[in-house]
Amino acid sequence: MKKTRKYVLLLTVFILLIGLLSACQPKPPKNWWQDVVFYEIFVRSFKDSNGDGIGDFNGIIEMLDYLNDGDPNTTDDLGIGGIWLMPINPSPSYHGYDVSDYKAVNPDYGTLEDFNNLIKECHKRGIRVVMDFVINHTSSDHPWFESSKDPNSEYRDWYVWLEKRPNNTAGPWGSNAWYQKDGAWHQDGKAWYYAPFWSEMPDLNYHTPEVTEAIYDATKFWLDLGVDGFRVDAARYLFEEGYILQDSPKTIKWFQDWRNYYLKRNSRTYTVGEVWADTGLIKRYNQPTKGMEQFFMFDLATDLVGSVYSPSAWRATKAYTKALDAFPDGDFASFLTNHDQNRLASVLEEDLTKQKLAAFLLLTGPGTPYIYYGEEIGMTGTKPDEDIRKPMQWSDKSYGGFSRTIPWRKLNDGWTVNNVEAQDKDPNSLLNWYRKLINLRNSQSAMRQGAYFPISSDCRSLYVALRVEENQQLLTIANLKDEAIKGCSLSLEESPLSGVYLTESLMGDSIFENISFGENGQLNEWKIGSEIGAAEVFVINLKK
Ligand SMILES: [Ca+2]
Ligand SMILES: [Ca+2]
Repeated sequence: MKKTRKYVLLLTVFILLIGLLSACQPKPPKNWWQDVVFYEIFVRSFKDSNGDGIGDFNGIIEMLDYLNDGDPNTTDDLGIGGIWLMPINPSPSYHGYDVSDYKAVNPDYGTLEDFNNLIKECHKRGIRVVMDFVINHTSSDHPWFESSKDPNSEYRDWYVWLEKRPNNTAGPWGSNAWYQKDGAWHQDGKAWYYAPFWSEMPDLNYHTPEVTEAIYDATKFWLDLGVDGFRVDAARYLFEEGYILQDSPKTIKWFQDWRNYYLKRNSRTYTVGEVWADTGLIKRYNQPTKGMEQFFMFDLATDLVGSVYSPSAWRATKAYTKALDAFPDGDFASFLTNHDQNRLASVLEEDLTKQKLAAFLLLTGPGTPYIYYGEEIGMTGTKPDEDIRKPMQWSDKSYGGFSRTIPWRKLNDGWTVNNVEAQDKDPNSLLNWYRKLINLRNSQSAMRQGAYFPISSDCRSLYVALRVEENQQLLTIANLKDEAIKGCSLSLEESPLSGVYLTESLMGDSIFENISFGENGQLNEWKIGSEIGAAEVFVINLKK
């Protein structure tokens, strides 16, 4: 009996210990995609490995160490944890947003084996690979469309055909969406097909179940190959339901079903949707259940860039608050510009300081940040699209170090001066600023996952936000104006902090003194006594 009692006592102590230990354990990590910074790559323009003037998979492999060398202790790489590859499927266009085969790679970019190698080399360095998935429409060259021109084809209903010209030919944004095609005959003449994006991008007809089956099949193909997820192009337009041409209930439901499918194949799959709309509307894609893992926050991007263009801290904090209202767990994709928009450097009139401030707002904020290739070196470019997707400027060597022959598109003027190699040597360059911020983000967990508390100030240009998690409290501060400011009052309605905190600067010298919060979390009278210089930024660790 005694022995048993001893045994029970020991067991109890053991269980108590386990309980204590597990209580001390940090919370399980969030989804991997909430811990990384993504980098968007236009393969055609990143790096040409075989001298045909076109960027390719092997070219990306050559440059992977620039993005992430796989060693967390080095800081001379960008610290990128995921890449989004713009379309890699075969396509007749230079950009690839009109796919002609969903289960193959564009021969301009290499072979499927090359792509496989790219995935392996990325994974070796801790970089995940997400590919563009262009599923609303295909290329008019796609064999499915070729076949569907025949009214008797089994593929006829894979596209939206009308025997007669529709009464209303307008697409979702008003321009013409209906075309006739040679050879697409019906008994009275040519039939009409629906193609709101372009005559050569006919919309798939998702009312035909075989279309969904084919897209599921492609999903499986890439996941089995080791791809970590998909960026879904033009996600709003899958189903047309009568006069509803975007965000239709069936479209939203389609993504929720698709998510069930891909999570069953791989529970760590990540998808990010291009629902180019206001934040409130994007939220509908998660009702009643999640539609994709993340969505790009277009409103946020406009506001972050805008708040730097004409300095307004309130605009930036308001934008983050709005995104967090819609996605309270911070599970959204943030960015400044992408391949469809004028490049950041051009929008900000090539002002280096403003570009640094924009990067600061993006990389110290909640969400999963995306950087568009070249943004980190201030590559310029305004539309047409080809000019915002130009070859990467690596060095002052032949064709910017991009290729040993004439590239598919002329490089930006000034590439001999502005390139990765030159910025690498300049400690104050935009590139080194990005490296510093991303590496800081990678090492400070509250910067990635901390709750977000904006602090308001009577100084319009002073951006202040707390990033708080259980074991770390960070204060992010930026003066968005090119003038020094002084004597600003700060106020915070509520925060989880209370008491006096010591400050420790994570970005160099700091002028901030100890900060105290009242019992109910409001900021005790805190004035910035000394001056904050023009466009200065701080990340401050608060310690009890
Ligand atoms: Ca090439
Ligand atoms: Ca559609």
